[in-house]
Amino acid sequence: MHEIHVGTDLREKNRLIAEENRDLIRKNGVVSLNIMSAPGAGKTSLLVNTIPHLRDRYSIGVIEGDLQTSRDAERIAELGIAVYQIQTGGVCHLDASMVHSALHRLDLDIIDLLFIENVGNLVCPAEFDLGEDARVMLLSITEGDDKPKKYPLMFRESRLLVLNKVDLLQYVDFDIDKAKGEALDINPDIEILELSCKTGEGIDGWISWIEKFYGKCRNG
Ligand SMILES: Nc1nc2c(ncn2[C@@H]2O[C@H](COP(=O)(O)OP(=O)(O)O)[C@@H](O)[C@H]2O)c(=O)[nH]1
Ligand SMILES: [Mg+2]
Repeated sequence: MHEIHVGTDLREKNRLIAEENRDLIRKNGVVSLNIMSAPGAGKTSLLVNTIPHLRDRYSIGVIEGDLQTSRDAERIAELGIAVYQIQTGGVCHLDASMVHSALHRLDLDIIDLLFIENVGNLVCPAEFDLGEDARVMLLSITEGDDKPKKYPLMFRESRLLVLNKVDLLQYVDFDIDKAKGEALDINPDIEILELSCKTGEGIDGWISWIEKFYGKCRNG
């Protein structure tokens, strides 16, 4: 009984702070994407590949969430992009208060597009609203085509599913149609893109998706 109350309180507290984040993000004209996946699906690789395509037209900021180390933030900082690292010290997801602190340390005035790389985990991050405009999840084809039904929450909560590492399709038994079908069973509105951070295949579609979403957010 006690545990249920604690969980409910935590969730309610998170919801309230997420609303504050949403206000702060909107007020500053920022469009934000929360990038989620299991560890190693390619979140940082995607950001490193995405930023050069957008940086001429958008001012970009990144919040990096990790259990330990600043390695991913260093990869982003090498591109000369404003990046704030959150080390959760073992917590398996970002929550709204962590992001709140990060938002106050970034120059939101000048940022157009904010990417939040969540902690690598296919379950917990989906439970925490950060106040972002949209959730994007990656599933790499090395993780198996059975994951949507096994981990439905993240698929349900995401606006876009990026199937990454399609360059490895010839080496792995991954049925793309099955994975897409299961994802759509769980979330009929989810959009799906296929992509390879290694070869660059599909990056154009992802860049167009971001541009379209950005336009939608900024123009209402
Ligand atoms: N073959 C292949 N490897 C990839 C691709 N994307 C990422 N990787 C590799 O997958 C590993 C994990 O990538 P990373 O971006 O660190 O994943 P993250 O933990 O989700 O941020 C790295 O060794 C990347 O080089 C891809 O499209 N194809
Ligand atoms: Mg990473």
